[in-house]
Amino acid sequence: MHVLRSLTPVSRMTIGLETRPLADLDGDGFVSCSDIGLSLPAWGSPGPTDLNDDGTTDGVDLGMMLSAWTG
Ligand SMILES: [Ca+2]
Ligand SMILES: [Ca+2]
Repeated sequence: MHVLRSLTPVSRMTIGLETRPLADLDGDGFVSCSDIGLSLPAWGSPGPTDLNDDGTTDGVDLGMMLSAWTG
């Protein structure tokens, strides 16, 4: 049985005509373990995993990801 999830992330960004959670790094529509798996190798580095755009991927970005968590 398909379970309808509530998608109310804290922050969103627009990519083309599609709007998705900023923390949805792999673009699958959910903020989940796979997105954290993408951010951990980039720890301490800038890039798309730097969600608050402060030049590094760190605990602040992880907190933003957890705040937007959909599972
Ligand atoms: Ca995702
Ligand atoms: Ca950051």
